[in-house]
Parts: sequence; C-alpha cells; structure tokens
Amino acid sequence: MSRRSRTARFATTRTPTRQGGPPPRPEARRAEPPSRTRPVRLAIFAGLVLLVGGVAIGLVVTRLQGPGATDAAAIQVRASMGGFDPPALTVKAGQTVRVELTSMDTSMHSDGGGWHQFAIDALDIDWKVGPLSSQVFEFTAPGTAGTYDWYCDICCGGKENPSMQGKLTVTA
Ligand SMILES: [Cu+2]
Repeated sequence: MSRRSRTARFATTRTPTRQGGPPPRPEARRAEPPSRTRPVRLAIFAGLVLLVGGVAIGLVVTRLQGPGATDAAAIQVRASMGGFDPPALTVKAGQTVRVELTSMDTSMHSDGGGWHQFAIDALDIDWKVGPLSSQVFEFTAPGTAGTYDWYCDICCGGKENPSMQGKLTVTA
C-alpha cells in the first residue's frame, strides 16, 4: 500500500467522528500535554542530576577518605579496584626500596573485601594490605637491570586483570 492511500483512508475514517462530536479544540488539546509533562521531566532531570552528582561526590569522598601517606620516605603505591597508582615504578639496581602500599578500597567491596596485593614472583615479593589501610614494605632491588611485572591476585578476577598489574623497572 502506498503512503498516499494510507493517508487518504485515515482522513476518511476520522472525518465522521470529528463532525459528530463536540467542536474540536486541537490547539488546547495539543498545548496541554507539554505543560503537564514539563514538571515531570524537570523532576526526572533534577533527580538524575542529584543521583549523578551524589555518586560523583561519593567517589571523591571515598578517595579522600583513603588513608594518607604515613611514611614520607617511602614510595607511595595506592591500589584500588581501578588499578595501581602509579602503575609503574623505576628503581636503581641494588637499591633498598621502601614502599608504602595502600588500599583505597573499603571492606564493602564484595570482590576481595578491599584487600589488595603487590606480588612479584621473581623477587619473592608478596605483600598484602587490608581495606583502607597502608603498610610499609622494603626490598632490595636486584643487582642487574631488568623489568618485573607485579600483580594483585585478590580482586577483580585476579592477576590476569590488566588493571591489577604493574611494572617495576630496575635500572643499572
Ligand atoms: Cu587488587
């Protein structure tokens, strides 16, 4: 069926109703719905703004509430579900490296309970830190240059998750 014929049929079926009923007021009818839905739309919009804003503020507050550095001499490494910060470290060969590992996550996380790990198998490093806490660890960097991958195998699907990995570079 062509577009034109469908329009024609629509027009003929509508005509009798219009003539038989009360005088049509298309303007009034058309103007009503927007004025009625506008407050609803505004309310929905305001609700979304509040929701998004609330979530954003919550995230910022959670970040700020994370434990701060307690050891100024240590390299600060923060772990959260989002990954390691920083995701890479560079140290000198043979250097005694002091790292303060902090978990920025709360115990409310169902995946790992806010615990994170910093493990480098080749260097026998296996550090773990609990929710919203930090701990200072030390190790001696290898005597030769090289790179080592570290991982956390506690949360987020384990050490295969790219966000739960980092790279330690040892320079000569
Ligand atoms: Cu982790």
